Amino acid sequence: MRSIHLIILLVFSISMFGSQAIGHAPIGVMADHMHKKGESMISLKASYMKMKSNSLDGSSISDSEILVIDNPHSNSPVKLSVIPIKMSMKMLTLGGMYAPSDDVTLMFMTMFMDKSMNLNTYHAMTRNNIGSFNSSSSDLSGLSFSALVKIDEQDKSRWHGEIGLKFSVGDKNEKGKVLTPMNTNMEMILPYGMQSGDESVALIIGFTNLYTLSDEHVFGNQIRFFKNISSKEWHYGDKTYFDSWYQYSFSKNFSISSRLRLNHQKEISGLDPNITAPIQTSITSNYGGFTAEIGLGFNFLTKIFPGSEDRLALEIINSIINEKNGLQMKDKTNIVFGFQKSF
Ligand SMILES: [Cu+2]
Repeated sequence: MRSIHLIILLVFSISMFGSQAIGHAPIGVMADHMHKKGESMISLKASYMKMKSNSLDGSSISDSEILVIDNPHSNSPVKLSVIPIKMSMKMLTLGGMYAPSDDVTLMFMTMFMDKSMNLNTYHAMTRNNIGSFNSSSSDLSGLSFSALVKIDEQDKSRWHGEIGLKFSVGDKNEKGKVLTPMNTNMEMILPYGMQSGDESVALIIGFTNLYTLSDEHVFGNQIRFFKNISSKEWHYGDKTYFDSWYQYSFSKNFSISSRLRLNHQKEISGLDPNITAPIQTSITSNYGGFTAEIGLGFNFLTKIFPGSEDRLALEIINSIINEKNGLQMKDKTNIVFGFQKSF
């Protein structure tokens, strides 16, 4: 009898939360929720990320200090001579979810990436600033397929796992015009970080726990691993994300959230012998590292289109720790906007 009560309570609380603003995690978290049997969802997510100024092994470094670092690719120029000033990344993610049963939700995502970087070039001999230029790339960057599987469901605590594959399909040979330290313009393959993808396949493994303290308070924790399983000449390093968030529900239609994300990524494996510009981003050890960020956001349910309520969400994320490997740009802010609709 007791178990029947528990089941009724459980079904009630799940169906209740499903159509509440607090029913989904902050928008920057992926694969956070499952659906009920037969339910599907489409989602659109747009994010804008900014990076600015540089750090060496986690400490700020000035442009004049970068200009005395050896160029590992060749002796002309002897030192690094092109310095990134700022970078922006725009990402558009189109996603779909479908639950063939209450225990399994399938998830599909398509990512479009647009990158833009401003750089200064310094003369090989005089070391004077000879001008700035812009590099950009834009492409369909990745596809991912995952299954979310229910692991355990108690009165207040729910666990699910994720297993999936991410295909990096973006071009890794994109070219751009570069102002060289000899004061000439040259078309060359853009450094690793400016490419839209690495043509690799990664295995995704994730675990999510949601703890519902009461109708108003939800705590979430999630860990996700991206492990490379297939690549060409080079690939970005394996990644681990850990997210911990708290959500407060003001009403059925509105909730706010705070979130801490820890990121760890290994440096690039392999190399492209054609990427040789005298700039930090063409050196594979200047990738990956540890970063942390804090996000504040809200989820909002409203009626825009016919059918179930439309879900709008926003998150503003600020970098708090930049312990990146070697010489890299620092993360600044990231804004994520999302729209979701269930059927
Ligand atoms: Cu969904």
